[in-house]
Amino acid sequence: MGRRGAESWPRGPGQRRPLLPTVLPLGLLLLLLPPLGSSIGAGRPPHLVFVLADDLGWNDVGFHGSEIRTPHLDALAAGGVLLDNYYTQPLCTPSRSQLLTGRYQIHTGLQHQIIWPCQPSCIPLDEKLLPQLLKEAGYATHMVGKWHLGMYRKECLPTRRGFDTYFGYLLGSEDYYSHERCTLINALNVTRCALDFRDGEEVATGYKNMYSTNVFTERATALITNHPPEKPLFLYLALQSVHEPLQVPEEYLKPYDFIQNKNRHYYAGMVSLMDEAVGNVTAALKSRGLWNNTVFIFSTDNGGQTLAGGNNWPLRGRKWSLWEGGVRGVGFVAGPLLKRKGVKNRELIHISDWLPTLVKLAGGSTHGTKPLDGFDVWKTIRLLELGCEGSPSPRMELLHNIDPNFVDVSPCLGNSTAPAKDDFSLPEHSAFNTSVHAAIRYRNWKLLTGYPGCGHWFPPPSQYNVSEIPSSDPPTKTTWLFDLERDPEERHDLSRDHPHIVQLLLTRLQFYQKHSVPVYFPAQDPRCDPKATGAWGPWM
Ligand SMILES: *[C@@H]1O[C@H](CO)[C@@H](O)[C@H](O)[C@H]1NC(C)=O
Ligand SMILES: *[C@@H]1O[C@H](CO)[C@@H](O)[C@H](O)[C@H]1NC(C)=O
Ligand SMILES: *[C@@H]1O[C@H](CO)[C@@H](O)[C@H](O)[C@H]1NC(C)=O
Ligand SMILES: *[C@@H]1O[C@H](CO)[C@@H](O)[C@H](O)[C@H]1NC(C)=O
Ligand SMILES: *[C@@H]1O[C@H](CO)[C@@H](O)[C@H](O)[C@H]1NC(C)=O
Ligand SMILES: CC(=O)N[C@H]1CO[C@H](CO)[C@@H](O)[C@@H]1O
Repeated sequence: MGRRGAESWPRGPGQRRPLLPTVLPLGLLLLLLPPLGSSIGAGRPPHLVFVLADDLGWNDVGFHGSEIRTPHLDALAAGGVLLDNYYTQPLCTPSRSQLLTGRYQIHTGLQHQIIWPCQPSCIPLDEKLLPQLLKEAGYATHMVGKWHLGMYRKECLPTRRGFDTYFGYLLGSEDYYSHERCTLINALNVTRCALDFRDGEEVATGYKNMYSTNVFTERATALITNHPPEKPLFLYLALQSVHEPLQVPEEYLKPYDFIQNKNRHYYAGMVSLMDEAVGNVTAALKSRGLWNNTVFIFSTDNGGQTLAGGNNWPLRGRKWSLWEGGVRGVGFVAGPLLKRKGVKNRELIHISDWLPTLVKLAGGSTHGTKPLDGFDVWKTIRLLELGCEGSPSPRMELLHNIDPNFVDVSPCLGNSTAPAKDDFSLPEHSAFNTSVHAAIRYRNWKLLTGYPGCGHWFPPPSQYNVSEIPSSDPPTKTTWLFDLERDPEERHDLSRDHPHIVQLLLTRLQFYQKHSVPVYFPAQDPRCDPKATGAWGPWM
């Protein structure tokens, strides 16, 4: 990729538009802007390829010093912008919902847990999603992999939410080979296993005994190979890797025979296979000639699950928790459009920021969305990458979540999940009920309240012989304040030293709570039963 291309690109429509005075009439605006999707030349909107890993932990990639080897990811990250202060949500559905809506869960009703298979729920149908916005900007939009954003009605399916094509599974936690998902349907008192694999809206049989990541990679590379290069491409590849069940072809285990812990051993093999998948996708982009105009983003959806091989060391906690191990995510941006190599971006960036950022890059518009919680952070990433002082992130605050009904489905062993009362003496009119599960970030400060989820530290099993370091917090404790700049491992609670900051952040939580929509977490609908069709899918 030559210098010329890299320099011509930032002057594209996505970059120029905000510089125009907003008072210009629309007609004039359109005249000034180069046409979208125009074949060759400066301002061609970049192809956007977003790879989302499932449950990949902080300490599970080579470039974070893991014992797991990820040469393809390492090379991409080294040639791009490493997002070092990047946050996701602690769970699948929440992160995916924020990625595609650009909005916090308190604004979509999805603040509690995930969408379980038999719940009649999906991303609210009046939310306009990222693929719809990119489609309007002239992109071809393809999704491969895990949806997990609800499917009880056909209107909820990816193909009805902005994707031209879809190939993947609608739920979560399936078998990598049979593509079946088993779950207890309480109302019927039966455990049902059924296929969850679709090509478009049709059930996809014929993939039995084929490892899902290979199948998805093949589909992704086929889409790339058949893509007309003059049309901008949005490919959202949401891999099943490396979520449990712990399954991987034998040959991927061999390099990790030194890992005694069986879960970690399998998990390491799964990460390696995923790394190879990413290598195949970028190779396809290169051989199709798309790579030199591609912005490639890699992200996890949440922290690693230590009960299933994942690891977030030295961060505290794990998936399902609001501790850093649950929410601080592996992520980077790569591609030849970025000039400087190996830049570590330390600005605060959140998964909800991708929607406005990518739509801007595409030269599109976010008109028609509801009020966004995400920020356009492209300038932050780009300027840093150009070696300037760095335009600070427009994001100074980050609401991690407020969930008044929080229950940890995988609490630490031997620990109470329901703290009785606060040990922290707050003024009479505390701005926020500190028994409620919530966390908020303001610059370097992070406040957690209620029971944040398992707060132990989990050293990587292969390198330490202690499996966990329990927290010394009393079970009744419900308020923590950390200075993450100095204490990224959340070891030193400063809530007693800085009561005014605690109050300030409680006031912000109170503000967000006041503007929350009610939690939508409907009871299971027994009509979800896939017995008749043999496959999970819309039932209404
Ligand atoms: C990108 O690659 C293609 C094919 O290799 C080439 O034709 C095109 O000129 C390149 N574009 C830029 C901006 O370098
Ligand atoms: C549910 O099924 C199990 C075994 O199939 C049985 O032992 C149990 O009593 C049933 N429970 C109810 C509420 O019907
Ligand atoms: C990557 O491509 C090679 C060559 O086609 C193939 O053998 C391998 O299975 C692919 N890997 C994945 C994870 O899809
Ligand atoms: C505070 O929140 C807890 C947990 O949700 C709840 O049990 C309690 O009733 C709340 N207290 C007040 C005063 O609202
Ligand atoms: C770790 O293992 C070594 C050797 O097996 C043993 O001497 C040591 O006591 C162990 N440490 C802990 C904390 O279990
Ligand atoms: C917060 C809390 O209750 N921590 C306890 C969790 O359990 C371990 C071991 O069971 C205790 O050592 C911690 O004090």
